This record gives sequence, C-alpha cells and structure tokens, in this order.
Amino acid sequence: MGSPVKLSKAVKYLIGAGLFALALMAVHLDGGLISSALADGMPHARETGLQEAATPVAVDIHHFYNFLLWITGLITLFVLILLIVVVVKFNRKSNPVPSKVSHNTLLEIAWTLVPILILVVIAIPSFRLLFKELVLPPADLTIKATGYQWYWHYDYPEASFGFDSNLIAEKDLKAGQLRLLSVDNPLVVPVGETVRVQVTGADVIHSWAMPSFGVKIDAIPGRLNETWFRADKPGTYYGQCSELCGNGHAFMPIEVRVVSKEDYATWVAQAKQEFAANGTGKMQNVAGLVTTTAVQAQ
Ligand SMILES: [Cu+2]
Repeated sequence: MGSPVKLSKAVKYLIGAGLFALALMAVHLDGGLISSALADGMPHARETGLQEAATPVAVDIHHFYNFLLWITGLITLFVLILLIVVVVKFNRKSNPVPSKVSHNTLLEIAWTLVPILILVVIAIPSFRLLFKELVLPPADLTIKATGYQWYWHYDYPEASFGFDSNLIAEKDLKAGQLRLLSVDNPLVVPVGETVRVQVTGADVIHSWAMPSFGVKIDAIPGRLNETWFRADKPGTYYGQCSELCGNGHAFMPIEVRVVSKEDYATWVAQAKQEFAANGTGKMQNVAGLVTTTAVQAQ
C-alpha cells in the first residue's frame, strides 16, 4: 500500500468483487422470475433460481429465500463500502499518523445489538416456515412412499393398493417423456387436496424430494417420516432421490401427476384393478403406517 497505483488497484479489485457479488444476486433473483414463467415442475438448462412453486409451502420457501438473499446482499454491500472507506481514507499516504483510539462503547454495543436484531428478524419467518412444514394439517389423502435400491414403491392405504414406480430406461423413452425423470407408474394425486406423505426406507437411507412442492424428507429404514403437500395446479412434477443410496441413486426419480378430483377417482378405480392383476400391486406392510416399523426388503 502507499503508492497511488497500488491503492487504485486495491479499490478496483474491491469494487469489482462487490459488483460481481451484486450481479450474482441480481441474476439469482432474475432466475427466480425466469423459472416462474415455466410452470412444469422440472429443472431447466441454465436456470439459476428455484423451480416454480406448486404448493403453499414452496411459495413460502421462495419468499424466505428471496428475503434472505436481500439481507445477505445488503450486508455484503455494507461491508464492501466499509472496506473501500478503509482502503481510501486510512492508507499510509492519506493517513500517516494513525489514531490511538482503542475502544468506543457506543459502537461496540451497536455492533453487538444490530447483528442480534438481524438474526431475530430472520428467525421469526424461519420458525413460522418450519412449523408450516412440520405440523401436518388434517389430510384428505395418505400416501406411503418406500425407498428401495433403486426405485420407489407407493401405497394408497385408504384405497388398499400399491405399486412400484421405476425409471424408464433411456432407450424406451416415448415422446414427451424425460430422461432420468419419467417413471413407468407415476404417483397420482388430486389437485387442491392435502396429501400426507409417509416416507420410509426398505434397505438404506433414501430421500423423497420434490423441489416444486418444497418437500425433501429422508426415507430411513425403521422409521416413518411424515410430510405433506397440497398441489394447487394440475400438472406433472418431478423430483429425485436426494440421499446417496448406492450406484442406482441417480435412477430412482419421482414423478407426481396432479389431476382433477374426477380424474383421480377414475385413476384409483383403474389402478386398483391393474396393479392387483399384474401382481405388483400388493400393499406393502400397511402396519408400518401406524407402528413405524421398518418395511422389510424381502
Ligand atoms: Cu435413493
């Protein structure tokens, strides 16, 4: 430091870093807007935001995410300004005789209290969101998702049927089906109804994750986890197992079709017969719904 050339270089680096951080933030917020335009519950190339929210919980997660992005952005900007002031005003050349001040009570109280206040402001919506996710509202429908190496099995205990849901291999994809996301038997749920999802693992830990629903919950052998969603728009939504579960981890996607109540009733009637007839539709360990025991892999 000291020479004007070095000084201007340092300031330039700082300003450059600050602008880069702000640009990243802007692109991120913008990415959220871009992805909102695509209402189809799947990831897209080059998007930087979150997948479009399809449930009230996901909407709240997006709000909280944007809120945090603003707070962290403003703090970053504030620290950047302080650093620039220090570099410009207090270098050896412009400030040859340093101040001997060792403390300032008011300043010290302020820099303790302000971060506490910021954390409280973050904690309030954070806890509200956690409660919304974890306290299940009365459900219209219960579904049990069991993770296997490497596919999902779904049970509809109220309608007494279940089925396996397997990835469609790349060579078998038909028009409109997605590589690594489409499955042979998707989960089907009625639109606008509260669905309770009970999740467990049959062999190792998996994770049932649906980004557009704001749901990600571990599927743990010997334990029954619960979550919920209410999809407000009909459509097809995709998710993936999100816990490294072995070499087929990338090949056990989740496909959820959200359909009208009438279509759902028709599908249930058909599915009961179809899955009973082909033998894959046996309900698996219904006792697990209430006793939280593990589903046996055999
Ligand atoms: Cu898995």
